[in-house]
Amino acid sequence: MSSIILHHYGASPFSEKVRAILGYKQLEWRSVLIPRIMPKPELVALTGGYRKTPVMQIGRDIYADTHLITRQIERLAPEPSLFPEADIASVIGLEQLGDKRLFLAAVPVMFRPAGRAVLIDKLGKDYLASFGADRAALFKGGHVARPDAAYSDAVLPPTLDAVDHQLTDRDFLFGERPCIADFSVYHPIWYIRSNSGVAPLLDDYPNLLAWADRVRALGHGTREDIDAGQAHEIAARCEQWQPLPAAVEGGLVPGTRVSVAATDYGTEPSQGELVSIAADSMTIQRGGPDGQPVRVHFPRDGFRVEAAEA
Ligand SMILES: N[C@@H](CCC(=O)N[C@@H](CS)C(=O)NCC(=O)O)C(=O)O
Repeated sequence: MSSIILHHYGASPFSEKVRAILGYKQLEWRSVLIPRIMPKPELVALTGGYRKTPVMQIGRDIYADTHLITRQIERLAPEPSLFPEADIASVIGLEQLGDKRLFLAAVPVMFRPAGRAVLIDKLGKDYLASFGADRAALFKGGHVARPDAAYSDAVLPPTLDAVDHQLTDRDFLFGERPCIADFSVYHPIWYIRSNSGVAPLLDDYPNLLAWADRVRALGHGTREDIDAGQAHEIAARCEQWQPLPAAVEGGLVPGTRVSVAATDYGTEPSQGELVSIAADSMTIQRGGPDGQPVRVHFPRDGFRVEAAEA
């Protein structure tokens, strides 16, 4: 059993990205299901404020955002690698295309009439209204506006077309093996396919559909379900920290009380004492569940750190 605990929910695309990577690396992991909408008191007890999905826990170390979660999984289980060095800049470019543009373009598709009908069927009208209000709040305060139908119409067809073309003569986006780009482009496609009302809009892209089947066939690894209370206990009982990447000059002195928040959407800040700033990540320490210390790690890209008001 790896020490990975994923806090996630079934319908979350970014969670599916991580679950598929756990499948590709054939890892054993523990699963804690969290609510789709606020409040999420048991998750926030670990993160200190960050609310987005998923969050990864290893003992008393908590990792926010799949940019960092996937890189931490790569450190724990380097083979097979998600980051092929020969194409790394292009790979990261496609990772961002999937996680940012394609994901945001997929969201309004769910609310097209045929998609909405399926959602009402699955979730009920009242829950869907609460979901809509929660997501409207999610997009307040950050620099990314809630995507609308016009954004989807502009971004989706040319992007799907380009990906479909790239997959004409290969199994995965960069050749014979999947890499981080595949998983980042996959999860918005998985999201659209998960709604039978709108899934047919992918029918024009046969290479993309065959590739999505190949990614799905990687599975999710071996999952054991636990509850949030058990995850909190694991954090409270753990006596060691995960190794930290080398610190760099980040402008703020370790020990400073800081506030860290995403800059795009879901900007609820987490506060704590700065432990270190590295090239790719930053870490704070705070009192977690039961008052025991936890460290929360964030990517630097897409997050702001500043001294907290006294
Ligand atoms: N940049 C984040 C994006 C995560 C994200 O947008 N997740 C969605 C769910 S797939 C979310 O947090 N929605 C609001 C929520 O779950 O509370 C990451 O890579 O983890």
